[in-house]
Amino acid sequence: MNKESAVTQLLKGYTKEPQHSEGSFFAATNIALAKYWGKRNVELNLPITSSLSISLGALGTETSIYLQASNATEDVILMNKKRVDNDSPFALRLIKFLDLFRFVPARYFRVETSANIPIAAGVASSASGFAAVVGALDQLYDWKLPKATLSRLARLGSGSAARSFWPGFVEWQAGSEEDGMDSYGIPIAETWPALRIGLLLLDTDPKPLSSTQAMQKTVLTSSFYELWPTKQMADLARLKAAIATHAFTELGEVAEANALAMHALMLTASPPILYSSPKTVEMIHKIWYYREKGLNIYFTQDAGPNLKLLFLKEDEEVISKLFPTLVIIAPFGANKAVL
Ligand code: 2P0
Repeated sequence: MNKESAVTQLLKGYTKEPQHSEGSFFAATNIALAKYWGKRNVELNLPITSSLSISLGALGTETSIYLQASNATEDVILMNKKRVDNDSPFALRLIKFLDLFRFVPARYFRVETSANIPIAAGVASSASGFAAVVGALDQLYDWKLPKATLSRLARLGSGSAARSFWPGFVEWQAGSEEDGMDSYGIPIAETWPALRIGLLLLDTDPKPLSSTQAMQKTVLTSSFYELWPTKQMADLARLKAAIATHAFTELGEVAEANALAMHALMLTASPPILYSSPKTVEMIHKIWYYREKGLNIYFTQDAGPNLKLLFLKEDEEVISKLFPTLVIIAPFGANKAVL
C-alpha cells in the first residue's frame, strides 16, 4: 500500500470538495519519553515499536490553509509570515504531502504556518507541523474526522505527528497491520500538574542528517538494533506504571535511559551518527553532577544536540537558577513559555 491508497481508504465516504475558504488548526509539539526509532514500513511511516510522548501544550504550530483561485499554478507557502521557496526541502516535503489531498480537479493551496519552536532543531517541529496541516485540511473540507483518523493521516507526513493531537501523555501504538490502520495515537488519561519539562536549547541550526535518514541507517546497519524492540517494550510498561502512580524518579530514569540507548544505537550505525555537540556532553555531566548531589533531575534528547530536562515543580526555582536559559513548560498547567 502507498500513501495515496492509505488516504483513499481513510477518507472513503468523505467529501473531496472544500466546504470553506479556509481551515486553521493549532497542534502542540510532543517530546517522546520512549522514542520512536525505526520503521517497519518507510512509505507509510509505520514504526517497529510503539512510543510514548508528552505534549508541550502551548508550544507548537498554527497553520491556516486556503484554497487558491482555479488559475493558480503552484502552492504558496508562508512560514512565520515569510514566503518559502517552493524548491526548498521544507516546501518540497510539504507540497508532496499536500498532493495527497488535492483530489480532482487538482487545486493549489496557500499555506500560512507559524511555529513558536525552532524548526529542525530536534524539538520535534515536524510533529506539530504535519499534525497542524492535517487539522487545517479537516477544517477546510469540513470532514470532522475522529482524532484517531487525523493521527493516521498525519503519520503519513511524519511519524511523530501521530502523537500531536492530544494534550498530556500519548502512546502511539505501533500496530501490526500491513496497511497501518491500527497504527495511531492513543491518549493516556492521566494528568500530572507538578511535572515540568525544560527546553535546554544549545544549538538551533538545522541538523545535518534528518531523523528519517538517521533512523533508517540505524535499522539497516547497527548490529545492536535487534535489542531495541525488547528494551522499548519493557520501557513502555515501566513508563506507563510510573505515570499511573506519579513515580517521578522512575519516569526520569526510564526516559533518560531510553534516550541514551537510542543515541548509543546511532553510534553503532555505519557510518556512526552523533547528534550530541560538546555542549550537549557538558550539560549531561552537569545534570548528572547535580543529581549525585540529590537533585531530582533527568533529561531526554532527540535527533539534535538540545536537551529536554524533566523535573518537578518543587525544584523549578533551583533548576532555573542552574540553567538560566531554560524554557520551562508545565505540560498540565498554564503555559506562559513561548520562545
Ligand atoms: C520521537 N524522533 O519519538 C523520535 C525520537 C526523534 C528522536 O520521531 O521520518 O520526524 O518523519 O517519521 O517523526 C523524529 O522523527 O520522523 C522523531 P519521520 P520524525 O520523537
